[in-house]
Amino acid sequence: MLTYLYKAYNTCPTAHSLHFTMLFKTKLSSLNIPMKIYGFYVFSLCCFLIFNGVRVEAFRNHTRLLNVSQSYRTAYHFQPTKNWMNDPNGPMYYKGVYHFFYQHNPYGPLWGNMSWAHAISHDLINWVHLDIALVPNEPYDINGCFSGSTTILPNGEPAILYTGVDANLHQVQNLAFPKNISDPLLNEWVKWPLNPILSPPDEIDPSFYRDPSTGWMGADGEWRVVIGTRIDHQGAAILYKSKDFRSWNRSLSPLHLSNITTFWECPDFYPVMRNGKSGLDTSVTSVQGKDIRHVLKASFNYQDYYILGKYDPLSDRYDVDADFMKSKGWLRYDYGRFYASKSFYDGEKKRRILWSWVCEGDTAPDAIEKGWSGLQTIPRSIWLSKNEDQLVQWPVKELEKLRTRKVHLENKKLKGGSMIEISGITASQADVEITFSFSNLKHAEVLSAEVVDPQILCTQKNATTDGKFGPFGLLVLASKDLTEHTAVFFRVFRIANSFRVLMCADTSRSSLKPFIDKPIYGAFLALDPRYAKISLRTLIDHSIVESFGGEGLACITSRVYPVLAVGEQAHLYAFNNGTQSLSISSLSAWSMKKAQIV
Ligand code: DQQ
Repeated sequence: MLTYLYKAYNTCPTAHSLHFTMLFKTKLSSLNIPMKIYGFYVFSLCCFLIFNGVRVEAFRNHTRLLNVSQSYRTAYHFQPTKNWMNDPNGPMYYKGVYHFFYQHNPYGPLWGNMSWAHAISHDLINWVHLDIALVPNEPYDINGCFSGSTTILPNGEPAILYTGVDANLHQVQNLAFPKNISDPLLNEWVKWPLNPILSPPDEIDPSFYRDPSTGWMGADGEWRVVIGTRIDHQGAAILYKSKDFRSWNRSLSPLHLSNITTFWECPDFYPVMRNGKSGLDTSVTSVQGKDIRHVLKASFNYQDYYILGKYDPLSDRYDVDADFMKSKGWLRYDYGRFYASKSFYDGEKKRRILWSWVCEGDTAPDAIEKGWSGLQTIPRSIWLSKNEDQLVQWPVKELEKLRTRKVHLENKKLKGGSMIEISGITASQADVEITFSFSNLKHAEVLSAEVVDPQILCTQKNATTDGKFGPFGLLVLASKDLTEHTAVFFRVFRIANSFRVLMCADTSRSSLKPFIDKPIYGAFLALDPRYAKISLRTLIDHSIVESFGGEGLACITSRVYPVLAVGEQAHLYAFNNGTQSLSISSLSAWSMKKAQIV
């Protein structure tokens, strides 16, 4: 019960409070407990609330004095000046300008009044906030302008396709176009007079019909989009086709549906090259007559999962390599806090870029105190790995313009049970790249092949549990005495004649603050440590820690709320808590300048 209570208090609505409401309702109703026991629960609940209310208030007064709450604002991650932000919507490159829209509550730091806020940039790092592009003010979106995408049409005109929640709380799909397409800033958007252009089909629950994707053109010259839904309790992306992007017909078969998943939000469907890091326009279906692969991403279970497959642009058949949750690694973009992501093709730099919402791990009262809630990841370039069995991500190159003061070291031995401080940079606002190497892995710990869930493994063997090769990695946002720290680390295991590299992010000691979500995340790194060095890049920005293991083979994003390891009081360490020695082959760390987000 306390877990449910705690979740209710948290500000990540998709992952937490909605989950709470559902669990709470089902647990209590399914218990069928006699009234006396029920009364006891209610009494305990009240005591719990009063007791913790007092404790939290005392803590809050303490942090207010220290002015800690504003220290969670980031320096180089995208956020609005105030209030709530969630999903990235319709990112695009248009007439030399990057456009970014996002789900926003213009009136407060909690979810509500869903609107499309709008910002522009020349480099994806420094941003200018523009007027809100879409507000809920028409019968077909009066209860919210929910997520959607942009598509650039053949005449060069961009179109927004978004979900409106109408006066009956039904989800419908709507269009909007720029008032003046020769304005590269696309300052004003006009809703299409014939909205809604799509309403939920009879067999689809009108509360589960949303988040249209970017359109792509098939071999017949017709546009396609997918919409997230649930059909017979299965998560699905239903497919629509159109000749003019304005009137749409549903295809007989969905693009894909999957029986172990539930309702899908924010589906994204796009091509990736078979070799190389270049991106492809969403409408490309082959490159010089050669096959390409297609990615389908869906947001469910509070995570963003993807699958890879072969798409036939004539029949719209999508043959997947392995279905959601069935492939060996349950392919996810990020194994930490990361939801409702959206990609776009940057034609200028020939790359595909991924954005994602990173929700808070603190509470609704904290959001009210801070006056804001929600971050976006640093935009990431995304491409298919050499083995063609997963995607690889890396922060966009432009981020490096913010790197300033640098420290560097090479070939530094880290004996078992040792730690070094990386000083000389701003540890609360930094970009760190570190590579480790070992002489041999003869004595690696043996892992029984049945243990497959990396998150469970990271929880059982956290940063303080010593092993042989590992845990080794970084302690970030650490107080001097390590009372507070977030550990991002690796362990190397032997399974029969091969090796497995585990990557973990352990936030369990990240903050002394009460009521904070402090999970331990884990992922396997698809590399063989006999032939490839283990590397880590970590972006540290006050309350967010974004980590890229194995040059982007696995990513883990965390939110943390230190009260001691704040600003100048934050430290950065490299550590090795394994018994075996290893070397830091190279380490470069930079203080990061503040991005201009105005
Ligand atoms: N957020 C939007 C929905 C979407 C959800 C509403 C995902 O359109 O399904 O703010 O976080």
